[in-house]
Amino acid sequence: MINKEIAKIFYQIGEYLAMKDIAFKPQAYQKASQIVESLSQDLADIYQKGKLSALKKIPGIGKNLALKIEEYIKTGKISKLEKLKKECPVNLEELSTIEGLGPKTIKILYKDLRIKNINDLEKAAKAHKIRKLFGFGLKTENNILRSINFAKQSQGRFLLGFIEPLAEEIVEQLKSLKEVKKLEIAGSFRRKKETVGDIDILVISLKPKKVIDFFVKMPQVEAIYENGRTKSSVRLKYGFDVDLRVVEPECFGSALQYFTGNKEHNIALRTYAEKKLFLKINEYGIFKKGKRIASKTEEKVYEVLKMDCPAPELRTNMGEIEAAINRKLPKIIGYDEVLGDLHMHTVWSDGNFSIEKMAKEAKKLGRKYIAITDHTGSLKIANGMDEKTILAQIKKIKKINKKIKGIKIFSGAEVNIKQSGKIDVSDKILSKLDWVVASIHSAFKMSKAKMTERIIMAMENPYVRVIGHPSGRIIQQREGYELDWEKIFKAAKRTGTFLEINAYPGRLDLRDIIIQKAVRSGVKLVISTDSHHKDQLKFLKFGIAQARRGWAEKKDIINALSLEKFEKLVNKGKKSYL
Ligand code: DGT
Ligand code: CA
Ligand code: CA
Ligand code: ZN
Repeated sequence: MINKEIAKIFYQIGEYLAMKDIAFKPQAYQKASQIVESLSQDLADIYQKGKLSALKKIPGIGKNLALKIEEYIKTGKISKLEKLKKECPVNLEELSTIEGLGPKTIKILYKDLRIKNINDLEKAAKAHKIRKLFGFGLKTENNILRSINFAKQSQGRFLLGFIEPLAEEIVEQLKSLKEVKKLEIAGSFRRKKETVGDIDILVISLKPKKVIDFFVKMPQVEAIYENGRTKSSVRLKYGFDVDLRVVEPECFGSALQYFTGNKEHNIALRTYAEKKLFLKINEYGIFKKGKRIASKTEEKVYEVLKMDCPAPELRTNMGEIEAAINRKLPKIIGYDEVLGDLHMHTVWSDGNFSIEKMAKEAKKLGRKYIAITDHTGSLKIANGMDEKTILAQIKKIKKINKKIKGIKIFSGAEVNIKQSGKIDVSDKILSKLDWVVASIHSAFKMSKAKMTERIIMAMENPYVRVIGHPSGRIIQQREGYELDWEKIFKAAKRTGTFLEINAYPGRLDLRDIIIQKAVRSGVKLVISTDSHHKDQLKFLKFGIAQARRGWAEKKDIINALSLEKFEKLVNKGKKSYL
């Protein structure tokens, strides 16, 4: 699907034009960007079937835009953007990643302070020059510094959900080689961290050179940094790096343990081994007075350290070492234990597939039940349902449930929590739904106290079962609003409201430390995909990984309940659960 790339280019053209103070055109491009983005048909297909005239028939796409789409299909770029980039004195793309900066402000920053990139911006902010600019002030300056920090942290990292299929592709190729006896991906990828810096692959082979020669010649390799006898490191054309290490069968466990990390876990483990057990650990084994006593499997390595083997997701030095020594590791939720998916969208709002298609796909993936939770009224950009449409959808779902076997569909909605904390749908209508997810989609900039109050008020609603993507963060884009989590947890328990772990790779909201705290406070959680496309339903595993990283057990996850038990919980209302 090339639509996304074209949408992005149109959006950028709009940004560059806005910087040039052209009044009307920027909006036209940004509108075009939205149109292209929400198109369900691939532009390449449309073009192939009907050429330029088919493109012009798309509502909102005129001749000029159609020509640009054609140019992209033929050449892979749009020269207007290249030209605008060349003419522009500042790195607009880079600066726009800073929250709160748009073309207009970037222009002022350039005119008054000659700021061309993030580096210049950071210097100016630190020298307190920004607060003196007209219309900026101290608060903006501090926000800019916070955003710069955030951008630096996310630089050079990739979403796990983006990297996973590409890593699998590399793994498949390597596994096809007969010299490869065993292969495992280690590092942050194995720990299922939400973003990954690079991929670390570990291979057992007695012919390391053969493996490495094959590896560096793979078609995906763009550059070779290191090409040694047992170690290699490359850049792939996808933009990320892969480290490969080939080890003998004897050391595989130790190497896997070491390269799985994380670094803090390894350091704490090494200190414990030295101080308490007088053992030395490195990537080749565990040594007692110079003699190797374990190395072949990871289980063996942790066993001689007199502790249980923590799942990779737990290895972050958040207390797992102590728990493992005391044989008190949590029995974290398994990847096959979540039976339902309770947040997804269909063509009834901004999703791309019908209720039936989503249900069929979910069934194929082994789900026993789902809730359809389309957007409601006040979210106009997402084509929210009005109350009449909600009632019609409930009827429709009843009909589909009679037809479809092997999966139960619950009628739900994702309602909006208004600035006041009120819900944008009346209680009368909410009472007719099986499952209500309430989320914040507007007015993000509120104080911590106000935002906490707003969410608590939503939890007080007798029909709101779960708060969707509770912190509002978008990985690498938006930090999310601050909340008083202790207060939120208390209210969640008091009102019988659940918190969502949103499994969408760019959200993964709640984050691991908050999950850990929630679970310890006795708050119950729901893991859902928030799918807008049937192919996104499989992302549930990322939400489960997130739950595992937050020490959640089966008993903490509501949609790990059997259909029978879940149905009871739906029918009895929210307080019944307490
Ligand atoms: P990433 O790639 O930034 O997402 O995170 P990781 O954890 O994959 O880090 P990476 O690729 O630099 O290194 C892979 C593993 O190797 C890491 O998880 C633990 C281990 N490691 C790397 N550097 C050190 C170190 O200085 N000390 C110890 N003990 N372990 C290290
Ligand atoms: Ca790594
Ligand atoms: Ca690495
Ligand atoms: Zn949603």
